[in-house]
Amino acid sequence: MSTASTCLHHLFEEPRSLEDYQGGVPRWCKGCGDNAILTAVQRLCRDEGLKPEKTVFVSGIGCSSRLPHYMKTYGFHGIHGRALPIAEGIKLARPDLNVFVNTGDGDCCSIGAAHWIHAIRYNMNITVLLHDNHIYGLTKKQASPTSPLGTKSNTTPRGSYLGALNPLTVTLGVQNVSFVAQAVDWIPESLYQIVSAAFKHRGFSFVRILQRCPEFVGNMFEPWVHDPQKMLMLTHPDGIRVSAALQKIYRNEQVHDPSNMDRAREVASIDDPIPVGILYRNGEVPCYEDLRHAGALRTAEGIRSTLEGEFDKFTVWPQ
Ligand SMILES: Cc1ncc(C[n+]2csc(CCOP(=O)(O)OP(=O)(O)O)c2C)c(N)n1
Ligand code: SF4
Ligand SMILES: [Mg+2]
Repeated sequence: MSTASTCLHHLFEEPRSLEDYQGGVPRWCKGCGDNAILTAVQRLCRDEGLKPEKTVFVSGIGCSSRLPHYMKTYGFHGIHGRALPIAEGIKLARPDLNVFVNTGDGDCCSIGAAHWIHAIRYNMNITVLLHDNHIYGLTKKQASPTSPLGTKSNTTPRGSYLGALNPLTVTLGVQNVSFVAQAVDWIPESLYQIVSAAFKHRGFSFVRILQRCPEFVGNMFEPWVHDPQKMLMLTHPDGIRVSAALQKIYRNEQVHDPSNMDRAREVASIDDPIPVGILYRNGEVPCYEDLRHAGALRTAEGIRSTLEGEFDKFTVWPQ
């Protein structure tokens, strides 16, 4: 091996640091829960040694959707509600990439709801993080589908008239669902564990993260942030474990087996106390990219012959 290639090899093998994944300076408000989510994914990338050139963060539009700008990986800040189809296209064309999606409650559960339902059914190997602050943040405080009944906002000045849509029960109700979890931005240790488990699951991993927006709905999660007994920590050898240090604070613990769909649906319906952990996991559901043999279809020769075939359709051969 030449000196240059030895150096390159060494560089390649060098463990990466957090700084290797830190992109632009975050422009979120002080105290915004998106900061904790960013830290969790940067830690995950570092700990798993993900190659930046093999990793892509895809988003729609919203405060939360700014996350790809703050990663030093590939990123695609997409169109409102369309993060999932963009991510699916990337995964189908390049199944070798680590594909993450950051989407807001408006982005995913309102304008993007149709894509959300079908993405669950396609079960592609993508890690989806729903930043659920119960409000449209970027457009300055309109009610979202997950806003609790009575939420006062610019579009609902007398308080919202409908009860909140529950992204966990919706996801659990769709065919081929394979991974559903819930985390909160204010318990970083379990947030990290859950995001890490979601990344390691092969399939569509859906993590709803309750995220504080101090700018527009400062009181939304206050009772739960200040009273650890109002949190329900779900533990299981196939789920997450709560460390001894965390157990001293969060004493409300329940064993939940993530293979139990009926119980997962019951737990998903609880909103007080807030359940934190892995609700459901099934590693046996096939991924769409495997069914389509993606990758194998994308050889240079395959692309060339498909193109030739298309051109030939329009060729006028001399008589
Ligand atoms: C097609 C389209 N419709 C509406 C908008 C305006 N818009 C931008 S972000 C947003 C909602 C953002 O809320 P959410 O997805 O919850 O993200 P957050 O800002 O709370 O993180 C809306 C309605 C847009 N950019 N494009
Ligand atoms: S408006 Fe809310 S969601 Fe947006 S950056 Fe500020 S605190 Fe975060
Ligand atoms: Mg939102």
